[in-house]
Amino acid sequence: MKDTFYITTAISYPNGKPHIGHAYELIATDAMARFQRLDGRDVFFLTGTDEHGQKMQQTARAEGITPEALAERNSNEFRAMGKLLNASNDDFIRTTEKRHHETVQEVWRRMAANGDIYKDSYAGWYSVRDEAYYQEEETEVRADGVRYGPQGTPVEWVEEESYFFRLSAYAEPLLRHYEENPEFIGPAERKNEVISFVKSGLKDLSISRTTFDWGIKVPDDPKHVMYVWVDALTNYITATGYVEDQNGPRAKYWPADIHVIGKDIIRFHAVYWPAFLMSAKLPLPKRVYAHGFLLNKGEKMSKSLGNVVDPVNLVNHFGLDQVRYFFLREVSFGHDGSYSEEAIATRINADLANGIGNLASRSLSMIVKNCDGKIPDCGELTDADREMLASADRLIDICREEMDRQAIHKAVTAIIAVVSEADRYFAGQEPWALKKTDPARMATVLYVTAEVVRQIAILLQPIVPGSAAKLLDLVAVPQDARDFSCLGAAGRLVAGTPLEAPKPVFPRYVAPDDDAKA
Ligand code: MET
Repeated sequence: MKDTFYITTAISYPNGKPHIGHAYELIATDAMARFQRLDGRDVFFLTGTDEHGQKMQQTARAEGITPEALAERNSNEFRAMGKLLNASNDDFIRTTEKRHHETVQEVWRRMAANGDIYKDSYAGWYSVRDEAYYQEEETEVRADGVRYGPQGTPVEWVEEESYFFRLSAYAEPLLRHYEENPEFIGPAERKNEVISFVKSGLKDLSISRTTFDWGIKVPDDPKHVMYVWVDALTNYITATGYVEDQNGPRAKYWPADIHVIGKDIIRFHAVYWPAFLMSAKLPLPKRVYAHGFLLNKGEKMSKSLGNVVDPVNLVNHFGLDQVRYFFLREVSFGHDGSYSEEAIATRINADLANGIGNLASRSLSMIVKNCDGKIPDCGELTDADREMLASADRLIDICREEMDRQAIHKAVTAIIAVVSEADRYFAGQEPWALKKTDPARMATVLYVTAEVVRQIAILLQPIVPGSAAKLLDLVAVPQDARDFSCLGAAGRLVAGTPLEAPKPVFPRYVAPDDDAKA
């Protein structure tokens, strides 16, 4: 039996179309899911949409449509974005689905059975945009006379009957959990932030609303709908069916190995969610990892700034794998990153076109021309050949280590460093000069270079799946020899395998005329 690996993205509010931040999270999570699949794990990768709550209801009203219609329309946009980005998610959950209502109500019942839910009334500040309650100290009135929460969104006064969750009882158990499971929250900055938040004291949490009705009903008190975060967080366990049947087909995936989220929602995932699960006596996820924000030329994206980039435009303009590569290589995962058209163009040309693309086309076209169109025989290896192969063979261990701590950019950097090393090797060995003087030696140099291309292509599959597949086609690697068990000596290229003339995989990016720019 394979080891399981369950990975999730946050589920997005479909109150609007997806923007580049959603695309980024999905791409990064997809890369991690693909990596583990290729590394032999039984992966379950979940994404979806978070469809209830006041924000959805208000947006729908403003558009003059029902929340159902709004959710349906935009959920489809999120699903389409997943297709566009070549996301390999195994399921797409919508919180309006029946399966989800049932699980959420059952989790509520279990928390209630544990004595953690009581009825009272809430009076305090609420941000509809964040769907979050804030303490007065966390808010401020700005020059415009409006009161804002800590994430810069307006807050409003809410006063109504509400059920509460005894969060205050979980401060100690949570702190103990963080202590005993140092990997529970990453990166370190977020962990420190969460620990100091919990240490500053936890108040009980309002977990139902009565002034609107777009949500999951509280069991036995249908006048109340659940606070959208109780509903939303539970999606992760709904999809596994674990609550209903611990022996069901997907129950083996719970607890999740990692929830990938944005840093603005760490409090919900690393404080509320584990507390709910402890209360309901369900196992806790192993890790919550928060990525940073993407800054457009250094500025935070916001609708009011008008710099929200549509991922569809970006992909149409640069190409899918180019965009995937850029975000995964350029942004240090877990931190904020900046992007601009110039930066994307530079990366594409330096690493993809001039890097791996050029290495593959130069070496493989020499093979096709000079070695009878077949992978040549590998003669006796020199020290230089051995070192080159050893660098490629070592990569999987480096990548595993980096991917284990979500350092996607470091795994990519290590792969590209071997591309550069192969460039120097190829240039230094001058196979074109050996053609006349020592064709057997030329064959060996070409073999070694093609073997490095094979391994690089296998390792790049999680990052640029479509292009890596084309590279693997160029070196004629069979479909069943593309996973990580075929890396290193286990899967060396076989002399005599016929090759096609290489087609370019990574074209150079040339900026269109300024006035024609996207
Ligand atoms: N919909 C939330 C957000 O976009 C995430 C929910 S994850 C359980 O912030």
